Amino acid sequence: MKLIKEKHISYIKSLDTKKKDIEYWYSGHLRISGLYWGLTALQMLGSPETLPREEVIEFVLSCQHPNGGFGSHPQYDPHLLYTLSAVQILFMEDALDRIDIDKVASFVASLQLEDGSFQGDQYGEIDSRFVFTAIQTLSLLDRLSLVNTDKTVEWILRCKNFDGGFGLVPGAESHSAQIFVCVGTLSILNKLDLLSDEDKDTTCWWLAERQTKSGGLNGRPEKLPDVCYSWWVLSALAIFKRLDWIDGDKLRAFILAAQNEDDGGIADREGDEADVFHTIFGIAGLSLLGYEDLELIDPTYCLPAKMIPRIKNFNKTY
Ligand code: GRG
Ligand code: ZN
Repeated sequence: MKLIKEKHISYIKSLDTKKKDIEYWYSGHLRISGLYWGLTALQMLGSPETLPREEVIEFVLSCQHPNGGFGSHPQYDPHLLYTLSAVQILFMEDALDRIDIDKVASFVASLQLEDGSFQGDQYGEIDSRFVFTAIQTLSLLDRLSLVNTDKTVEWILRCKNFDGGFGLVPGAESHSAQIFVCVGTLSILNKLDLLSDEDKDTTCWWLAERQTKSGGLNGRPEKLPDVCYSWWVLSALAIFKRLDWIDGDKLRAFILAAQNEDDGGIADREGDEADVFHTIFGIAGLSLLGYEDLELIDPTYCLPAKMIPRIKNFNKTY
């Protein structure tokens, strides 16, 4: 089976025309992230101009709150998750000059806590995801100096478990998506050298064990394989240059089998309904593995690798 590129391009293009479908309205809480996933997938597929640039930018700007943060949809509460998606989209569109960078950065910085972690919004939930989203946002805006990154690094290292994995907060169970956000944070802050070679081997060993008989990867032991882990697991293996620790051909077959051959899009696994989240992370996984002649994706930022040199103060080590 091959990657049905043209069908995936039309699938992503069709998402915005589904306003009559009930799922469209139920997914308002994900709208801006959905747009980031779709646009990133289009970049990987070599079709970056599929969606109208100005409309994309206007939509992003309409999601901004007066405090500088972004919600997932106009009038929704601002949150770090959607602020990152907004900034990633504007970065990809080379349109960061359309926002007041200091205002956005001070919203992000205001959510840092004493211990170096970040809460996602005013309601106070803490999660290593929010630490990564804050740090990546500030990095893209070139405003990392607004926060205490030494404390952030200390906090992230406290999320590391004896099995090599990282969790949601210090002491929480290892999960591959949390490994991506924790390793990604250290990568952005140029602190990967705080992990010894032995640490990296233990982490990568835990990640490599996520490959199941079907070829697909799961998020933690005993769970079902799922296409999105092709990103959460492979990103850290790519950062540590150990992608060959899993069987790429078998994973490729698992991802391609989850494609919707009629309408495009990729599902979490074969036979399930396609969605844009699994479409981007399936394609991004194939890109990291070098299959299907896709544009290269950067494993730290989940943005087109060719755009990474535009980011100030980031020293790629992979
Ligand atoms: C720039 C790519 C990028 C991301 C921004 C939002 C974010 C930062 C990271 C999300 C990381 C995360 C924790 C993803 C969760 C993925 C997921 C499928 C979780 C489900 O976990 P379980 O354990 O499901 O409930 P399983 O697969 O184990 O059944
Ligand atoms: Zn999934």
